[in-house]
Amino acid sequence: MKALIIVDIQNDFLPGGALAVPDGDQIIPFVNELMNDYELIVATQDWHPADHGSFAANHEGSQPGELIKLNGLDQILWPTHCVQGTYGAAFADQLHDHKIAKVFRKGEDPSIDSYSGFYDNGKLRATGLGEYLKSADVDEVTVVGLAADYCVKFTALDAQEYGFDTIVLKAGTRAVNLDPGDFDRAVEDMIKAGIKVK
Ligand code: VGL
Ligand code: ZN
Repeated sequence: MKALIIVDIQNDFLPGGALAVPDGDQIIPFVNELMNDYELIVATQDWHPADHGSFAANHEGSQPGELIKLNGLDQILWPTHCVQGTYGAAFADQLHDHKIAKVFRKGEDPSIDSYSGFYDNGKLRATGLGEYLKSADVDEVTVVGLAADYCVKFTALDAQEYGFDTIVLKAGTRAVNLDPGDFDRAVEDMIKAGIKVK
């Protein structure tokens, strides 16, 4: 059984959003079409409380892009984004989200960020995605969504580590590229881990 994992296709990650991924909107027609090929589709949703520790606004004198330690873990400070219940946290209007069987929310604990759809960044807590896919007899996953250099990459790495044959489709993702070349480095990291990047 194969499954499609759609990562964080939310308004705040689209052009005009709080943490806009350049050309992030351009993947949506591709992802909508891709959904026709999968019997099982799941999605992740970045879902932060307003006081989340990854937001620069919650650290006096800090700016987005700065690197801090958050409870002992490296943390990039982000603009306030995907706050629970806001328009920015909702799935993109054009996304055919009625085809999604189950949504796994992440980033709800203010004290730790969560790039992967499987675990928080400290791997302290699982979201249930791994167990869900295993119980559905999934052995292969395709990962698409935003952003290639953060949540897609870490979701794909954890999927592969969980034992799923993992595929990432370049046409279905875009990178933040805080540093130019972050997309290429993310692709390299995924290939090294045994993920098929096509
Ligand atoms: C993401 C940064 C912060 C992502 C989420 O979805 O890639 N990136 N929160
Ligand atoms: Zn986030």
